[in-house]
Amino acid sequence: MIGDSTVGKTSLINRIRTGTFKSDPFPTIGIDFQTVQVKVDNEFYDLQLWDTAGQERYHSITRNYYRRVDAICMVFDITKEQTFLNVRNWLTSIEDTVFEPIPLLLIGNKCDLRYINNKDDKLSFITRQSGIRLADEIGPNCIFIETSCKTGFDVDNTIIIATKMIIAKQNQKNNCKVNGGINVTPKSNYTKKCC
Ligand SMILES: Nc1nc2c(ncn2[C@@H]2O[C@H](COP(=O)(O)OP(=O)(O)OP(=O)(O)O)[C@@H](O)[C@H]2O)c(=O)[nH]1
Ligand SMILES: [Mg+2]
Repeated sequence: MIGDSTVGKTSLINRIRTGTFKSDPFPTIGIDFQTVQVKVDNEFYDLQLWDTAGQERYHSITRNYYRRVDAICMVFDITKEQTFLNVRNWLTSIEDTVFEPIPLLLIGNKCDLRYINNKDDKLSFITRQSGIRLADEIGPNCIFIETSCKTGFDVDNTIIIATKMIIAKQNQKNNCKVNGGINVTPKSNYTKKCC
């Protein structure tokens, strides 16, 4: 999970793991990971979800992990345009580090806020169309999805899509063994599991 500070990366991981929402998680320091089990097409997969700090001072640490992961979720906050514009910077730092196409999820988080009372029109939102357009521009390896950690909207779907993208990529490579980052291991193939 990468993206600017406060876009909701930690909240996404919490929601995926526990199905709950904390209104005030601490800002992430450096990098952390959690494991989660995902069921896709009647198979169980263990994923490592790496949570990164959005704050600038941690970016060099975060970058070290790009090459070790099997997919990257680029998260922005649909209520903060700058976080959407900064997706291009995140993408550049991925492209500077990873030299082959990697499954990418572009996640527009906090979509619950689109439906709150907005009479004073102070909030402007990144539209779904803008998200879809950016994902299309990035390429066929990128899928856009909107989520809300607060309501849980499409959060489970995010992790299922990510898992399917990783499986598809790994099938392409015809290689079951993966190293680091988000590791996907079918339960039925447990003996092949590596760190
Ligand atoms: N309304 C709403 N608030 C959210 C949502 N997701 C996260 N938040 C809130 O946004 C704030 C920041 O969330 P975090 O998950 O800490 O953000 P982060 O991207 O991990 O931030 P860093 O660790 O600093 O990089 C918190 O107050 C969350 O409760 C959401 O879907 N809807
Ligand atoms: Mg965080």
